[in-house]
Amino acid sequence: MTDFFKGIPQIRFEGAESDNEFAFRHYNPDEMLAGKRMEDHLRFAVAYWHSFAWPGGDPFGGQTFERPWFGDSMALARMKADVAFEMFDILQAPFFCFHDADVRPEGADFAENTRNLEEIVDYIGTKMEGSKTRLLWGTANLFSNRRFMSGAATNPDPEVFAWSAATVKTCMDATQRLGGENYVLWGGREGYETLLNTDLARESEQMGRFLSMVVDYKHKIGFKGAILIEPKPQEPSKHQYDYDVATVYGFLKRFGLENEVKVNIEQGHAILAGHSFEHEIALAASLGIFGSIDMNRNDYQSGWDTDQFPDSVPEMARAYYEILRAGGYTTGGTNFDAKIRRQSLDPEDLILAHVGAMDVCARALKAAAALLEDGGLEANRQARYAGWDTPENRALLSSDLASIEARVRAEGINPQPRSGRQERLENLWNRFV
Ligand code: XLS
Ligand code: NI
Ligand code: NI
Repeated sequence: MTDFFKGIPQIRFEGAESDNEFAFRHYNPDEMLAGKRMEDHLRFAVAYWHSFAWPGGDPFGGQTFERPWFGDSMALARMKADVAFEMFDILQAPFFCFHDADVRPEGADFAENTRNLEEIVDYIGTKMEGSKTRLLWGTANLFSNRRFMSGAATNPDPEVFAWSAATVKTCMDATQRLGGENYVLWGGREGYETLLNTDLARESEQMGRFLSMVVDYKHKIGFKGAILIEPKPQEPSKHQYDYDVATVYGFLKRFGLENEVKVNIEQGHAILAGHSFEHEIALAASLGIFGSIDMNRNDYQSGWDTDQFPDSVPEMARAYYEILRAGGYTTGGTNFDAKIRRQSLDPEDLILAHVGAMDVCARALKAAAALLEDGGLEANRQARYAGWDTPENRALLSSDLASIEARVRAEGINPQPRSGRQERLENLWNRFV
C-alpha cells in the first residue's frame, strides 16, 4: 500500500441526489440497460500514461506534477504500478490500457528494455490477480524516444523499422501475457514533416508490410483480441498517414487487412480531422471495422488535441447512440485517453476527473439507450428508405442504365420530394438527452 490516495474512499453509486463528491451519481455498474449491465456496456478503462506517466508539461513549460514514483528505476516503476492499481480499485475500474514506456524505465539497449518490460509485466500480472481490473489494450510507444523522430514503421532508416517491429513483438507478448482484449497501433510519427524529404510510396509500403507482420504474429501466438489502428490526422507530425476512419479503411483494403484490423476512435482525433466523433463511429460501424473508443475532448477554441476529460452529455450521447446502434462493444471499451490539467496537482483531482467523466458517459449512455428503446429515430430511418423494399426497386441495383431508362419511360416515373424531418428528429432527440 502506498499512501498517495490516503483518505480517499472507494467510489460507490449513490444516485443523482447525492451531494458526496466521492460518489457516482449516474454510473451504476449493476443497473440493467438494453439487456446488459451498465458496466458491461461502458467497459471503462484508465489510461496509464496520462494518469501516472505524464509530468504536466506543455510546449511552454515543463513538469508541474511531483509524484513520488517519477524516475528511472525498476523500484519506482513498481511503486507506479502500486499507485495505479490503488486508483483502479478506488474507481472500481474494469480495465486499464498501457504503453511499454509508461510502465517500464527506458533501458540502455533493446535487451534491457525487454527485460524491464517483462519484469514489470510480471509484477502487473501479480497485481491483477488481486484486482478486478483487466487489460483492455496494450500498445508500444513508438513516438517519444528520439530514435522515432522520423517515424517507426515508415522511418527512412531500416534499423528503426527493425527496432520498432521487435518492440511491437514484445508489447504484443506482454498484452497476451496479461490477457489483453485488444492490441492498439497509434502511428504518432507515421507521417511527415515535409514532403521535400519524404517518399510517400515507400513509406506507405513499409507501413503496410509492418501491419501485415503484426497480423501474422497475432495469429502465430494465438492472440484472441482485436488489432486496432487509432486514426489521427496530425500532431505530432504535420501529416499522419492514418488520417481518419475513411483513410484507414482504404489503407486496410489496399493491403487486404480489412477483416483483420479494426479502429480505435478517439474523440479529439475525430475533431482534429474535421469530423464529429459520432461520424467516425458510425462510419467505422458501417464498414464493419468499429473496435473501441478513446474518450476525451478537445478544447474547441485552441484547436489542440488537449485530451481533456469529457464533460458534455449531449455530445457523448451521440457517440453512445451510434455504439448501441452498432450492437455495442465486442472486445472494445471506453478508454479515458484524458489527462487532468497541469494545474490540477492533487491526488483528488485525478480521482474526481475519472468520477465525473464516468458519470457523463453513464448519463449519455442512459439517454442513448432510452432513445433507441423508444424506436422513433430508427422507425423514421427505416421509413425513409422503405421504397427500396419492393422487389422491382431492389432490382434497380442489379440493373443497367438502358433498362432503367426503359422502365422510367414505361412507368412514367416522376419522383416527388419528401421531407427529411430533421428538426422533428432533433426535437425527438432533445426529449431524451
Ligand atoms: C495520442 C494518442 C495515444 C494513443 C495511444 O494522441 O491518443 O495516446 O491512444 O498511443
Ligand atoms: Ni490522442
Ligand atoms: Ni488515443
